[in-house]
Amino acid sequence: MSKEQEVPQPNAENPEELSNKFKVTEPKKWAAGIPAVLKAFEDILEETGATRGMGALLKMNQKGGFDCSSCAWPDPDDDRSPIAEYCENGAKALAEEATTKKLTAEFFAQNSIADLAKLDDMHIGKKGRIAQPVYLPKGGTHYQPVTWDWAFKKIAEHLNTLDSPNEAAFYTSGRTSNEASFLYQLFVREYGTNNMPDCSNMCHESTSVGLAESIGIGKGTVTLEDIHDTDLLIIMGQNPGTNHPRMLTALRKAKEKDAKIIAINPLKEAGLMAFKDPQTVRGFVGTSVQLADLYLQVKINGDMALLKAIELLLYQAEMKTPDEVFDHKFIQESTVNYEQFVEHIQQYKVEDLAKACGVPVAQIREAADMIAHKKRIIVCWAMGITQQKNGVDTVKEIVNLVLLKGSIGKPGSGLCPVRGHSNVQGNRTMMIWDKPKPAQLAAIKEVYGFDPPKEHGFDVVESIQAMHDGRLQVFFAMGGNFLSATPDTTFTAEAMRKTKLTVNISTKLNRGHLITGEESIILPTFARSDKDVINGVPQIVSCENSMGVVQQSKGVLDPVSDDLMSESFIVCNLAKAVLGSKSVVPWDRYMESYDNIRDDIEKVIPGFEEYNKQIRKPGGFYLPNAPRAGKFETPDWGGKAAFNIAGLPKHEPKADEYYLTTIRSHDQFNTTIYGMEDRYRGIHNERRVIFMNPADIAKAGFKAGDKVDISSHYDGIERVARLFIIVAYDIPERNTAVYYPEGNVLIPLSSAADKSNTPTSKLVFVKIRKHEAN
Ligand SMILES: Nc1nc2c(c(=O)[nH]1)N[C@H]1C(S)=C(S)[C@@H](COP(=O)(O)OP(=O)(O)OC[C@H]3O[C@@H](n4cnc5c(=O)[nH]c(N)nc54)[C@H](O)[C@@H]3O)O[C@H]1N2
Ligand SMILES: Nc1nc2c(c(=O)[nH]1)N[C@H]1C(S)=C(S)[C@@H](COP(=O)(O)OP(=O)(O)OC[C@H]3O[C@@H](n4cnc5c(=O)[nH]c(N)nc54)[C@H](O)[C@@H]3O)O[C@H]1N2
Ligand code: SF4
Ligand SMILES: [Mo]
Repeated sequence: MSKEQEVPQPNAENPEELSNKFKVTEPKKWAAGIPAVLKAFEDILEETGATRGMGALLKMNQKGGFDCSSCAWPDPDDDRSPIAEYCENGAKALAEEATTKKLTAEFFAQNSIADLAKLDDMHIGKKGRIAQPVYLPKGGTHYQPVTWDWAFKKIAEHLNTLDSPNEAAFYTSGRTSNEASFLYQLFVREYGTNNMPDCSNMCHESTSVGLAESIGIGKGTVTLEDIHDTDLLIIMGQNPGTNHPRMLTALRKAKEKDAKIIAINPLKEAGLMAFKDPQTVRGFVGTSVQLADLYLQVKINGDMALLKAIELLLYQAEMKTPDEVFDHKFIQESTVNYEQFVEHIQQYKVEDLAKACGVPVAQIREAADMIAHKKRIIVCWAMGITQQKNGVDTVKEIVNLVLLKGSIGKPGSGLCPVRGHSNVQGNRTMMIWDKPKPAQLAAIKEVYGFDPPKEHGFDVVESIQAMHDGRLQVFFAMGGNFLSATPDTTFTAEAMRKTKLTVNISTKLNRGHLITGEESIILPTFARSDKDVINGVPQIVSCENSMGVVQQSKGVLDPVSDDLMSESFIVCNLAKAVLGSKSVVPWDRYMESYDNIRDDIEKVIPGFEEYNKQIRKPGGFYLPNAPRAGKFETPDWGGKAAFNIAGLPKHEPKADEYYLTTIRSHDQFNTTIYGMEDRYRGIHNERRVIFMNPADIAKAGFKAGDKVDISSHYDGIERVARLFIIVAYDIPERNTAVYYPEGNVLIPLSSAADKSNTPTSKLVFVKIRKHEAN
């Protein structure tokens, strides 16, 4: 059965609409430098004008300013540059939200949703900020303005007439502040469900599950200082030059203190090879710092085999020179399952593992030699590891390596999952979770007096399935772009259309607002950089970065419209409309000052003692982290960290199938497309490209520049992503890559990671054929 897309795919499907300016240039061998600075300023000036945009840029990531909403990389604890604690992509994110363009009632009257859906993602986003609440009636073709009161009543009517609260799902994307997240989950639980899918489900869920099971906390264990002070960094499945640009500054500092770096990635990413610091004189004169000392170009999902090969070589070295490679004191005192692990690892042969991961034995040996005699080791990872069928086991294999070396809970050592959205880690701390722990629910009951539901709710994949088979009637989203971020776009679109009501709290328009339930509402809100003032008092909110530091953020820009409402206010008003006098939560008090919200967070969530005082300390405060202090709170393992025993993934692609991974370009934030330039990879003016190995291109009888269709074949369905241009690239044979979200149509809903249920966005098998016009 062939299943063609009835959903307009992100970016054109029609050959004539592929850019005739498409150009491929030599991929870059270093990142940042002057082009990054120029690009940052260009975008800011274009969208906002000099005073508004440049003024705001100077406040980004400053103590007392606002937190960059783009990624979760931490700010330095001290020693911040007075003018420049941002990067090119932080500036682009600001330009995108600080734009002065806005979508008025007139705009919605002139543009039907069908017309808007024909635009590509970039042009939908570039229309401007949503300026007032809008509503799409059943059978309607255009969104129309409504009042806030009307919108809250409408949503309440729907929620209060469902057969069960479990027929509604409440999604969260990772930008929402701690304060708004806490209120949101409180409302959802008082309403009566744990259906709280979130972007984490698609992102670092494999990390959260893997780390919680092996070290007792689902978070990383290092601080920024640890990165500066380490001897060896291993960076796996992450492209920091694009997705966490200021990490490069930290890497440079580490290199200046003689740290070594091993990069593990199928693609040669510029930001892992070398760095020119745009904020130092040296950067301006163009000297670059080499980053990776060893670059292991692993096959897609070859990481498990590679880690095992390294561990096996380390074990053999340890056998030759006992006590020199492994930290037996630590292993003995603080871990379990070491004997089983050692027995397990010996069943492999280095040569077989090398073949499985595609890295030559000599290079794996080099890696093992670099690791063998170092004690202060940090492993960083991101989506290349987590968005895999065996993502949880690979995360645990990373833990195995660190445990063998005793490189955890000591300065310069540890585990460093690098998070995506700026407050995705904080959202979880605030209990945005479909699987809340009994102790967390008990704390809510104790403080508020109502009984929160205990039954686990739907995650992202389960929500889509439930919408599709009619178990969910209302889909409510706190930010994000659920349609385009999730896998299996066609199926997800069908699922969304089957609901009775979709609601999106949002700053800007995106494709997810155009594929709706029978009725749809968009509620416009402040962005992180917008001023949020209550009764004349400017409010602060707080976010937790990737290293567990909670910091305040205060918007500096005048909002583009008087008709926006903060996410916290939206939740309070909605809760009042839905729950009325039944509610036992003091929603009105929370709308007097955000300090009142923080006072109650402090009562419910551990680690937030004196929240209002601590959040006002310059630089914020660290949340407790037991492994950082050498303790493991693992009830299953008697307070020790656990070695995990897991085999290699088994893949059985057909002879004509390729491994396909989906990646971010340098010119996007997730589903928000800033522009068409993937500068470091040398791709210009087009996103519908597929990166292929030159030998594969020749073998298949193609040539670079050919137009192809890509298909995947799972569950008896052919899913097709049409019209991509072949780019010859330095990527392992049989491995290919396309951009996200263009590739999402190819990922079946059924392909999700074991235990974390994260869609396998970093590996599906595909066929590639000459493009046929529709
Ligand atoms: N500018 C910008 N910043 C962002 C984002 C953005 O879109 N734009 N998104 C934010 C979010 S939510 C997140 S989660 C992070 C994402 O940050 P990253 O995880 O860095 O982003 P990706 O581009 O998804 O993929 C990471 C890398 O994994 C590699 N890879 C693919 N498959 C494999 C594999 O099997 N093994 C290994 N070892 N590597 C593999 C790819 O080549 C790529 O270099 O960035 C955050 N920051
Ligand atoms: N194939 C593939 N799919 C993936 C991935 C991949 O690597 N490959 N990555 C996955 C990952 S890691 C993630 S995190 C998800 C991301 O999934 P989402 O978080 O759902 O997607 P985003 O694109 O980050 O959401 C952008 C939208 O958020 C809204 N927005 C922006 N700022 C604000 C704000 O301050 N408040 C509110 N209320 N709304 C705001 C705007 O409408 C904007 O269009 O995608 C996942 N999907
Ligand atoms: S590294 Fe991330 S948080 Fe920092 S300025 Fe750049 S995009 Fe923003
Ligand atoms: Mo993410």
